[in-house]
Amino acid sequence: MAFLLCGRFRLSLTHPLIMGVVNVTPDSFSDGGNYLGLEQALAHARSLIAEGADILDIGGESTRPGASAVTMDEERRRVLPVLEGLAGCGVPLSVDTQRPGLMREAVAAGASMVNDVSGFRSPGAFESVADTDVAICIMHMLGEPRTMQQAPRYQDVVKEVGDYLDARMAAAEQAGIARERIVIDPGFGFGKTLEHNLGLLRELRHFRRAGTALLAGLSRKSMLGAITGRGPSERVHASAAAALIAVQNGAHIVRVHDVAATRDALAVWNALQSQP
Ligand code: 9MG
Repeated sequence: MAFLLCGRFRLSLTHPLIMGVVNVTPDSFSDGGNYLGLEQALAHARSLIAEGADILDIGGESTRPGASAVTMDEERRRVLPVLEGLAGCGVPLSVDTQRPGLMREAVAAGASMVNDVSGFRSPGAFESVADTDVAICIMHMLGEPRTMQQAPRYQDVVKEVGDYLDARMAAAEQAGIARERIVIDPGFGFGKTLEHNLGLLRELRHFRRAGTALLAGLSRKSMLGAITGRGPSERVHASAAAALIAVQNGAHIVRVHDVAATRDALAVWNALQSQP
């Protein structure tokens, strides 16, 4: 049976998993990082678990197009107290970071997964988690968040993203990270036009690899704004539809802001799977 090793958790991949997003950035919670911001982040995280999140992804640095970097100290100050505050919450905690130093600290603080949108390209990134049992999510991004949406170009987006993920997976295995700990992700919206994103979603099954989990993050992204003409907070229905299509096309894990809506959409999908 297919599963993902994720720290002390062993997640079955026979049903789609919902990863709930907890952004600990000043635009997400007032006074992000201080006591009030921390309490709000913890309350939000707990509400996502109550709604049905199977994993929480906690990030302290925005990866939106055009976003600028925060210092390591600031990122640490935002993320570590949330991980510590959620210890024993019952679901695996993922840390969304590109910094090897913070990866190590986050795992020590209780993270069971590391989600790196830069595909663990920073020197020492794979090594910082290799001798642990945490899962890693390797995502494809063309360029870096500040500039990635400036005219991204591919000859064949599906082939190039697939080749990149295969190469990064091989590098992870070379560093001693077993396949059962690896999640791969084509990185919707990270250096991709609407046409690229639609091509990836249509061909998502192409990214399934034996022994690894496939994650798709489409929630509230600008591609859904381009399709519906709606702002980020009004993209709940489009996000649930996108998550459903991703699962239908082979995703094991969907990364979402709106857990309750996604849970209901996937309940319909799950009901069909259990039909004789
Ligand atoms: C942090 N983050 C924002 N969008 C994401 C996506 O699509 N995938 C992953 N793995 N992380 C994301």
